[in-house]
Amino acid sequence: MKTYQDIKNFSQWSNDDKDQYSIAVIKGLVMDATREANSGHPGGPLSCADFAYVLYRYYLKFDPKNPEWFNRDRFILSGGHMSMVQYALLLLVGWLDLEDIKNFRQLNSNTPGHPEVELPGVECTTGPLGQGFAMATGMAHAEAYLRNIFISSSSEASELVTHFTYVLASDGDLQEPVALGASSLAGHLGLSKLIVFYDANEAQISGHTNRSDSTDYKKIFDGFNWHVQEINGHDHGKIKEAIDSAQKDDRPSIIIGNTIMAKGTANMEGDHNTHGAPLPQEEIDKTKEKLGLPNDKFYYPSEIREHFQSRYSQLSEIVSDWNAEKDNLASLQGTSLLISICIDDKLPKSEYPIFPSGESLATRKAFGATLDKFASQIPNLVGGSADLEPSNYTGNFAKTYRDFCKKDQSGRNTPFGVREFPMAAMMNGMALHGGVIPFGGTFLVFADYERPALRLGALQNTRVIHEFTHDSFYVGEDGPTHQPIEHAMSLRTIPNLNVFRPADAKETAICFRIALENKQTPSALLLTRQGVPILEHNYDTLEKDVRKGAYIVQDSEESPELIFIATGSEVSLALETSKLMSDKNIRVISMPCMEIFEKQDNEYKSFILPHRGCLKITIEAGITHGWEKFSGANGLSIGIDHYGASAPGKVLANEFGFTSNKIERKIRDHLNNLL
Ligand SMILES: Cc1ncc(C[n+]2csc(CCOP(=O)(O)OP(=O)(O)O)c2C)c(N)n1
Ligand SMILES: [Mg+2]
Repeated sequence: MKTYQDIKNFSQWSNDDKDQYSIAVIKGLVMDATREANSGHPGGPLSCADFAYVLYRYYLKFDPKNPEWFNRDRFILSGGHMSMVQYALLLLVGWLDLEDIKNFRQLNSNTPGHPEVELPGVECTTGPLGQGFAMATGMAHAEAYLRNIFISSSSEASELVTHFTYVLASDGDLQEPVALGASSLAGHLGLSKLIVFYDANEAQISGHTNRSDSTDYKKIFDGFNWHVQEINGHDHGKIKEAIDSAQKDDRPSIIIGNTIMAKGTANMEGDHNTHGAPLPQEEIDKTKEKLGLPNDKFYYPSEIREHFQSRYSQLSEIVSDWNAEKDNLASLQGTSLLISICIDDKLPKSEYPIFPSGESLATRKAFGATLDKFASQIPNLVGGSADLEPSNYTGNFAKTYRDFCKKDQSGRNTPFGVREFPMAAMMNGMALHGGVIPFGGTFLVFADYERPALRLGALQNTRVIHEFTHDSFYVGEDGPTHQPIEHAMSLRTIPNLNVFRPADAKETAICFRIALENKQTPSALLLTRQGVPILEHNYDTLEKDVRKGAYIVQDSEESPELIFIATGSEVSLALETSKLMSDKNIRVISMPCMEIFEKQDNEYKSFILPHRGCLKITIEAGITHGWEKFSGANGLSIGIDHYGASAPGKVLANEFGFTSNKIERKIRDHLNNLL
């Protein structure tokens, strides 16, 4: 075994010795950084270091000068707690420096507790187990779609987009159902360039994995139509053979790597206690001795970096060939537009569908019509529904643009199946991959199934569009299980998620366009099942209004005594109620997006919602909690603070007080009580 004392002769070492010693240095950094931070997870990084190193050193395709290079391989550390192994590798890559490693887990460092997408070389934020795996599936999906549309877009068959998506997953990742749901879909869709290494070290926080898991993952993934291999995860030769054969197979691949927790430590190999706490200093000292490292903190000899970077000239050549190919294709008709839209991220202009005022149309139908219109102008708008195609009105899109499937990966519609959480996590991955703008539909009541991914999408500033139809008790006969109550407001509690609840068809189309333009914020569109009147607006003025998040739909001649603030289907109800109360000066406000309204300047906010001299009444078919901030001390929030019931929507509207007469009554009673 080579040690630091032999490093003078590094150039004469065998390649294998160089690799082994590089891994020893990485392990030293993992132990030192977690010790210095007095927190972190050394055990996992030590167990997966062999695979991670071999992948980065021999396989991962990237541009050393540009972490954002479009055709790079994606690497996702799904077990984000193992961040130190990735940071050590990014040090070798040259995108982090030793100071970053020393500042592990400190405020504003480039080495936060878990990998965060803003960092160069980090493709997505991971830590919530399972989601990294599912996001990677989305990235592989985006890659496959783009690869295929570029191939079919020009006679000079070109693979302008063609790369692998590698995942490093831990036991906890595989135990999370979101990873299994995404895997089931990945196998079905034949995402052949997805390669997962499963660090099966049989250790997790609370002990041996056999306390909670006896799954045969070989059988499971075989059943999911994956290519499955099982190897000794510390054997470099076997790791290389496995990656080589995974790359060739036309199914997604999982390499089950049997590994040892805290591999290489002096006395703690296999010990689950190494999972989430720094190793004792004495153990670190002994381990360094065992690995041939000097007893220095943060030992990082330049020989290691040079050995790692010795293939950089080859990588640079790959990148310059790709740039030449891109320039060539950019000059061709057919591909030039695609390059500008998908690779350079230019959003094409979109036209609105025509919706005749006065008619009644469910906003879910308006979404479908808008999707059809926009999709014809925006070729990278892709997505689908979690098996609610007819209800979500994405069926026409599916018919026109075909299903993305194993045999035709240029289809733009993904039949996600009843897999809401994997769908939402995959959409995040697709958006983070870039080149596509994903949308996904389901019922609003099932937004809860997606919630962890909604949060992670918002945290990562992804542009994804969630279509949530059947947005209130008006769903009717399906009953309380299908009737959202707390959902709209609970989505509004997620920072950096725009929650749109458009009042009519035209507002729906405009909200959709705003969602497309918001590159840093995910959007949720909450849409009615039932018909709502199309209001008398023209798109030009309405668009300006909706872009402010809330606006005056109807105003009183004199300064208002009462201001109704409504969203979605309750805007037309508010208008109807105002007609019954012609003895009062009433202003009606539609608030399609509370988050956008909150961002307006005070002048606009206090113009439409004056602080004094009027009473505010909010109306939304959902919980009243949260509306107090608009209704204020003497105001009134009309909503529904209990579960719904199974009956026709109109019956429920009457039962729950959502008729103009009942709302008028409530308001008048409230006014009387104030006297
Ligand atoms: C969704 C989710 N639940 C719980 C946790 C807390 N947690 C972090 S790592 C971990 C499991 C550790 O086991 P494993 O994935 O095998 O990692 P290893 O110990 O091998 O490093 C848990 C429960 C989490 N990060 N995400
Ligand atoms: Mg484990």
